[in-house]
Amino acid sequence: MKSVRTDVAIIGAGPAGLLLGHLLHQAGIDTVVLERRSREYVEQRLRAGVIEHGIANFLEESGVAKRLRAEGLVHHGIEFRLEGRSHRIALSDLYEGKAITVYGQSELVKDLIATRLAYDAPLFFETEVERLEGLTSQECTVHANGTGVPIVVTADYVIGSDGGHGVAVRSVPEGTFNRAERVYPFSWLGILAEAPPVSDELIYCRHDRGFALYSMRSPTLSRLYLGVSPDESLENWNDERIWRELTLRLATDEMPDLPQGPITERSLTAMRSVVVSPMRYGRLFLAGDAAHIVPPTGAKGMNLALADVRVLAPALIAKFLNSDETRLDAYSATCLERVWRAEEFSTFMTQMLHPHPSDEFENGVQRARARQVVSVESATRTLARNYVNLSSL
Ligand code: FAS
Ligand code: PHB
Repeated sequence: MKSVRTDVAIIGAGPAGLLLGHLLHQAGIDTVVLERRSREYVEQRLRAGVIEHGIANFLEESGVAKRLRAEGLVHHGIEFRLEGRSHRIALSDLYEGKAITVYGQSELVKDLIATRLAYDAPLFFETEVERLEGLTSQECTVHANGTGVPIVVTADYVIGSDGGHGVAVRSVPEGTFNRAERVYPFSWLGILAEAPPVSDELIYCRHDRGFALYSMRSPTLSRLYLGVSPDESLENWNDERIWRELTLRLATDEMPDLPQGPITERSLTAMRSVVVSPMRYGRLFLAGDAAHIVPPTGAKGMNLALADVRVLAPALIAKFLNSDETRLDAYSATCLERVWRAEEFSTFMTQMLHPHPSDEFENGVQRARARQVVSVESATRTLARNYVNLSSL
């Protein structure tokens, strides 16, 4: 068995856990990061793609945005494609010249892992946290299994940044956390294709056949999504059917075809919203998807996770350096106000852009909402502000 003593034990090497570990290390606070998957797995896992203006600045201030600034694609607008017509949302013109950056979450995770390994801070891959003890005492204990070797970490604080199916939320007495949840009647089928993006900006499409999203990762890599039934399986979708459906939904007179290419990644993601509150139990703090899930239509998931860290890191630093706990005590309420704003925006975007499979009244309302967004300047401006910078408002 391996025993480790540290100041803060962090569960999960996702964006939240890794960035928090970095900021605490910079302040001289010891951390251990425990990740159940391999380094290869977490660095290849395809997820988010859009980084908000304020979050990109936060990553730069944290000293981990060198590659993001060099390789990230800065976008000043997005396109809504509604009923076959294109409407450009001029994000930067509508919102103080601010923009989004398209930079894959997997790239950011690679940058954060490389940063941590460069200063040799403890990062245990293939090490699954199984049990937490002492969360309301002076010393917490984290029991983990590192490929057959038990690891026991004792720490002053434990961070549950272990995602939407993690162990932290399950490690507290029944009834500790409230869980508000909504499940949507669709999933996203996502692909990564070796095909040049057809557009310089993201295209969000509401079509009678369903939702489609055209995104990208580089001038030669396209990232595309289809809204599908929640009980779909990937076996029903060969490359030909995927490209045919994407073309049927995204094609316009000006763009009758999509450039196609080999599909190198594909996945199905259920669409749901979850909020766990409070985001704390004793010396356990939740951050990122462990505390909240948003449907990806608003591109908020990773931004929200990093915004939690922007509050939690200085709160822990104040505690360790000045014995000041006021910011730790305010952490949950501070984050939950932003989380609910993001849930509202993500739900708004999801319902507006995904035709409901059976509720024609809902579809009429959503079509009217979409028309309002692209035709009433104040509605367009509000969408631009939330899309570009919600997590920093
Ligand atoms: P993460 O889930 O990234 O990281 C948690 C880590 O904890 C994981 O590496 C996991 O292996 C580890 N872990 C879990 N249990 C553990 C245990 N017991 N012991 C040790 N480690 C443990 N957001 C967008 O904005 N746009 C998108 O298109 C988008 N697509 C997504 C697709 C999928 C399939 C998923 C699941 C999420 C998607 N998201 C998207 C949201 C996503 O980007 C999250 O918001 C982001 O990963 C949150 O980061 P973390 O909170 O760090 O959690
Ligand atoms: C992505 O590029 O993966 C992406 C972009 C915008 C979204 C969701 C995903 O809303």
